[in-house]
Amino acid sequence: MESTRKKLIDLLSNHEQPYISGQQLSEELQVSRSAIWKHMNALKKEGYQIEGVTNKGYRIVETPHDLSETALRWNLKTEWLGQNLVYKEQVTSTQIVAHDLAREGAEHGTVVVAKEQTKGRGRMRRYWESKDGVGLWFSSILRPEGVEPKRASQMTLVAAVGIADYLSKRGIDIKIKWPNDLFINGKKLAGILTEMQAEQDAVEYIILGIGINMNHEKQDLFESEKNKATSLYIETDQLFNLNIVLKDLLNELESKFDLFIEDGFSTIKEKWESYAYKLGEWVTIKTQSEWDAKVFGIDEDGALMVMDQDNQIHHLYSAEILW
Ligand code: BT5
Repeated sequence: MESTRKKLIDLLSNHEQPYISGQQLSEELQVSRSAIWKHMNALKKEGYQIEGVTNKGYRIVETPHDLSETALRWNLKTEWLGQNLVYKEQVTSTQIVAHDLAREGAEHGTVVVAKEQTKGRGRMRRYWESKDGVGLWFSSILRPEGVEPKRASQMTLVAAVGIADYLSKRGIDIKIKWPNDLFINGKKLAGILTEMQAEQDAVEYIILGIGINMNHEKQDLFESEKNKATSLYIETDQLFNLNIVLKDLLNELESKFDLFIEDGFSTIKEKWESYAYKLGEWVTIKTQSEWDAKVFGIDEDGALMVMDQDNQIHHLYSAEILW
C-alpha cells in the first residue's frame, strides 16, 4: 500500500485532534492539495466515510465494512501474524496461493486473504463455498519451531479455540465440532483446513486455512447448505465490519498460537472441551463402517475420545462424525 495513503488515514483518524485541515494535511504529507483529494477519493471508494467541516477540516467517521487492503493494514496490532499480509480480490483458493508463497520462502505469520475464492476447498477434496465479499477466507503460513509433524493436527484445534474465544467474548454461543467445524445453533458457521509440508521429523510449514461465513443472507448460502450452514448475520441480525473482525481475530489467533508453542496443548485442550459440541452424547462415527459411540473429550494429542456400546474406549485421529 502506498505509504502516503496510510499516513493520510493515520492523520484523519487521530482522536486527539479530531479534525485536520487540508493545509495541514498537505504540509504533513508533503504533497499538493490536489494529490490529497485524489487519495481521499480513493479512500471513499474503498468505503471510508470522510467528513469535511468548514473551518475545521476533515476526519474519518467510518471505516469500510467490506474487505479493503488499506483498512486491513491500518492499525493491525499483532506482532507476527498477518504483518506480512497478501491481499487478493479473487483467487482459486488462498491455500494454493499460500502454498506457493511458502515454497518460495514466505515468512512465518504470512497471511493470504481474499474477497472471493472460486475453488475454495475443504478436507478430502470437498468444496468450500466462498462467495464474494460476504465472508472471511484466509490462510496463514506457520513455521512453528520444534513442533513435530504429529502435533500439527493440534493446530486445527488451537485455531478453533481462537475463533470460539473471539466469538464467545462477543456474546455468541459457539460450539466446536471435532475436528474442524464451528457451529452456531446446530449449523456450520466456519471450517478450518490444516495442510502441512514436513520432512522426516520436522514440520517445514503449515498452511492453516480458515473460512467464516459473515454477512451472508440466507439466499447467499449454497442451495445444498441452506439447512446446514449459517452466517453471523443470519444468527445475530448484525452486519459485521470484515476488516475489524479479521484484525481482532488475527490478534486472538496469534495469542493462542503463542500459548500453544510456549505452554503446550493442555490449556488449549481444556478450553476446547468447554466448547465441544455433543460432549457426553451419543453420535454415529464413520470410519470403515458406521458405529455409535459416546463422545467424552479429546486426548493430549488432540484425538477424539469416544466409548462404544461395549464400553471400549477409542482414540480417533481421523474419522467423520455424523450428527
Ligand atoms: C472445512 O472442510 O470445513 C474446511 C474449510 C476451510 C475453508 C478455508 S477458506 C480459506 C482457505 N482456503 C481454502 O480453499 N480453504 C480454506 P470440511 O470439514 O471438509 O467441510 C466441507 C463441507 O462443508 C462441504 O462438503 C460442504 O458440505 C460444507 N460447506 C461448504 N461450504 C460451506 C460454507 N461456506 N459454509 C458452511 N458449510 C459449507
